[in-house]
Amino acid sequence: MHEIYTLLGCRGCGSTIVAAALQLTGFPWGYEEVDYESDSSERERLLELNPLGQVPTLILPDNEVMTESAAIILLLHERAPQAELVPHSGAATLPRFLRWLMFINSAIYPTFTYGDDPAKWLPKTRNPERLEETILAHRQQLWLQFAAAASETGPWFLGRSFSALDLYVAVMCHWRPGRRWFRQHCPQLIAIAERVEQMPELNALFHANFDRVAD
Ligand SMILES: N[C@@H](CCC(=O)N[C@@H](CS)C(=O)NCC(=O)O)C(=O)O
Repeated sequence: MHEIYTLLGCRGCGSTIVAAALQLTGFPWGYEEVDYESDSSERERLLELNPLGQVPTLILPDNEVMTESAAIILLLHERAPQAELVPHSGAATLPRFLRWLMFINSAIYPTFTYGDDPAKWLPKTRNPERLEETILAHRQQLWLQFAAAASETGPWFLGRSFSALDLYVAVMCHWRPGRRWFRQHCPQLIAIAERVEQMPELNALFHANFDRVAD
């Protein structure tokens, strides 16, 4: 309990997933807001720590730097299993957890990397926004696959047991294709998101990161 973690993040970004996980571990942690999009001094510091220029970036108590939210979640679980971020090693839900954790990180998350700012990847192209449109349609298909894998009875993605997958859902349901799309096509994910937002340990954090949150 004498460990200090420092999270570099930005409001409403994927760093909120790691912030929520840290909150559940009970470890003391600090936060630095970083504007990753501009040529700010914070961005220079971020690039020194994480050449991808991405958040979450986490400085561990021994000054080791970690990036990649899934890796961070797995590490925090190692150090604080009582937070129940990951099913325990003998749990029947562990394979499903690992599959869909990696699906979010390797299939869904990169659609934002390449779709958020298409002109960055298609310089001197006349209609770079076409990439954004096709990626958005692909992302919707990915979310439908993910939602179809959610427990039918709930209340969490894996069923009766909460896991870090629910934190990803709660944060990413605020992102495009947007709340209205999720509510129409993936109501089971919205139910999970609202349940996470209402957790007493997390409600203030979600209010600080998003404008509209379930109380
Ligand atoms: N694989 C990374 C993705 C992180 C990521 O893409 N974060 C976004 C903010 S939500 C970011 O920093 N984007 C800026 C960029 O990619 O240049 C993770 O899981 O932590």
